[in-house]
Amino acid sequence: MLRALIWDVDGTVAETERDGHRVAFNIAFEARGLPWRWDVAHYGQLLLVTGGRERLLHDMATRADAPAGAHERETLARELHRIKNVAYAERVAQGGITPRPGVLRLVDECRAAGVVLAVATTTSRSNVVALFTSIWGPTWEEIFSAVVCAEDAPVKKPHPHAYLLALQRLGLGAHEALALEDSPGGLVAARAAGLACGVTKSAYFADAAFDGAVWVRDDLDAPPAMTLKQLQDTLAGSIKAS
Ligand code: XBP
Ligand code: MG
Repeated sequence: MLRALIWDVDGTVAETERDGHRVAFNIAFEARGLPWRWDVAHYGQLLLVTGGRERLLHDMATRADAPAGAHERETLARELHRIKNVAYAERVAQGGITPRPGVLRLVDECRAAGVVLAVATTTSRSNVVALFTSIWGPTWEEIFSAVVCAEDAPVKKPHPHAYLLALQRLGLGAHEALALEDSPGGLVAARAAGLACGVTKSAYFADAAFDGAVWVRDDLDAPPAMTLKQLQDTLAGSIKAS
């Protein structure tokens, strides 16, 4: 029986990366007087590194003008990441990022049916607060029973930490929940936690392989729209098959 739907955030709830996080990283570089800029294609490659701070450290390792010492790099990455998250929250508050098709509908369907909603993301809590406040308003926390962010689960996807913690906080077994993801790393994380996982492909992972997903589609509203009934059937089918 489907008791909970566990949402990834970036790429799944909204297309946050190209026009949200990426732009905010560039604002942070500029604010610190750095000549670095991440264009759309380069950012797509960097997205294989989960976590914004980790992404910055990975990119610095390829730059001759990055600080030489590990401690200095870590300090700079933390500072850039902090500025980036503030810039991201400002952009989101301006209304620049909207939910992906079908997200609002499916959340409403779950709430009406008593299916619990949760979040398992590698993004920082401040980013989730900014995005969910802009989508569902200041009382969004009443909608989501468990919200696991980077601060709660520092071992990032594709490690299952965030999903395992979400299940623990919900008090549910993996067979009672379904994960929704957009990226191969997110899918691996959900599967490693024992969860069945559906994928709505996001812009940066449109051509990726999603072996092991219970379904893969362009978005939740792409015809025929993904309904709660179908999610329930998906979970029942995946349990029968396992
Ligand atoms: C996506 C990520 C994050 C975001 C940026 O997480 O990997 O790093 O790109 O957010 P998910 P931070 O798909 O699991 O939501 O800078 O806060 O890491
Ligand atoms: Mg994602």
